[in-house]
Amino acid sequence: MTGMQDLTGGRELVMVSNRLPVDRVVAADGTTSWRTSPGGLVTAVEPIVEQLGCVWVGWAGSEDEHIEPFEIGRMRLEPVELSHDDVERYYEGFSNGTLWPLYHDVIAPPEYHRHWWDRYVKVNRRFAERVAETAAQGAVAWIHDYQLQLVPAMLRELRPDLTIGFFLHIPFPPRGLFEQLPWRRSIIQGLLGADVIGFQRVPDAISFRTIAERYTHTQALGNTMVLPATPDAPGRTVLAQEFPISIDAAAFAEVARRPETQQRAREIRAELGDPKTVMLGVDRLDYTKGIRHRLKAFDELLADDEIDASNIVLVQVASPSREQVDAYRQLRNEVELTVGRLNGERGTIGHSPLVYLHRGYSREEMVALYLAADVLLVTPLRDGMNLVAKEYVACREDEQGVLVLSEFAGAADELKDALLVNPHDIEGLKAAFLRATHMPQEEQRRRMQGMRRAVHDNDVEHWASAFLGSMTSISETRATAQAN
Ligand code: ADQ
Repeated sequence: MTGMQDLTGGRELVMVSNRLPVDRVVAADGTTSWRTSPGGLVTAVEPIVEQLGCVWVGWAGSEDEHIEPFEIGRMRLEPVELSHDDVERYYEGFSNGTLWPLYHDVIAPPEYHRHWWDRYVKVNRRFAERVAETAAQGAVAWIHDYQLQLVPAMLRELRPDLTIGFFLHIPFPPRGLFEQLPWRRSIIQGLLGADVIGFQRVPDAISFRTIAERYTHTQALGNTMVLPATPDAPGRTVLAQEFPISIDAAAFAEVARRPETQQRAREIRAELGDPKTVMLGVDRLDYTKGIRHRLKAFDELLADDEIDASNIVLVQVASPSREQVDAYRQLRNEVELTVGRLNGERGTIGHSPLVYLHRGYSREEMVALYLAADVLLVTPLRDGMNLVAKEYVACREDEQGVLVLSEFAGAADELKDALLVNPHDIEGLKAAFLRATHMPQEEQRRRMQGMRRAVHDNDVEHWASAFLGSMTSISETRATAQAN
């Protein structure tokens, strides 16, 4: 990346997220060390971190444990401690039992509990205080996601010298839903503490600006919110717009090009019995991902003999997720019941049309799966972006393969050459699955070329530079204004 110094204007970068981007590794002799978790946010900022270094504030993932700050490469990790009670109320409770369903179209009913909210406020303050203690003068603080929406305003009060950015990885709900939240004004005021607020899609940003105008004394001028001066603070502006996240497309392509990955893809097809068509779904086991609808459509196609059960396999990879939260336990039970029933009714002694894998895989194995799949089914009922769709496209240098993609995933804005579907429409899903299994190679190529251009034009480096670039230009404009 060129012009890296310019990205933060030489200022220190402080990343803030609920989880630190590291996992603990325990060696055979019992000693522990840390390594960065593969994928995710850390890869997005890796090139920046390698050049500039950064501080990362977040939870290390274990309850009631004090961990001293430590370093990995050019990163200084600053662990924030969470008690068992904090995890239950702030994380599983308010973050995943209230905000997650509310922000995903209330697919599951959000629960509103005052003791969850009180803990959310308290933990957000703990994060803000830790950043305030650790950040260098004039640093750039980049806060991530729905667990930390109050941190921007709390941090601004403690450290007005910082430039503050906030990025929401999940959708921002429409006004009619957001207004259910008993603490709606506090959330908006919390977010408005930032200089830049980033969303995945244009409608998310529009909804935020409309709600902010309604509940605070701000006015939207295009993408900019104008905040009037108060007795305690001068007037200022906040940029609130879309910054669609992406993946490290070149890194995925590199793994896909390795002969051993391609060999593994062939092995996977052979292990599946070399069927004519391999379909694939890859999701966290989450009710937003539309897994039940997808399996229903697949089951009906088999039941009606529209596809030949002996010549197709759907591989559904569902990584374990939030297993302490009730709605997730229930979903797992339902999906596993469906898998058993479907294979029981449609399979034969030698062949199961549905292969269900409830575990995590390495990057290499994921890429081999992408290469082995003729069709990728990404059919969430609502999804901020969905990186799986982009990963599939980045891996398919052979320009083959069909992506069936939900209109309700952020990725649909960029991947317009996918077969776009409404995941609630079971007949529509079935038609798209059939069309995908029969698509001529030439059409696959044309569509894949268009999608590959989109993913390469906006990769994760582009995303991170665009976000940091706008934070930096705001802080420079402000510094110039103060100097004059
Ligand atoms: P998620 O809801 O987790 O992310 P997604 O964007 O699809 O959804 O990212 C999942 C990531 O996990 C992908 O990189 C995928 O390869 C990986 N993964 C999934 N299953 C796996 C498995 N079994 N083994 C190994 N890896 C697996 C949230 C939002 C999204 C948004 C992202 C980023 O919900 O909408 O795109 O953040 O902003």
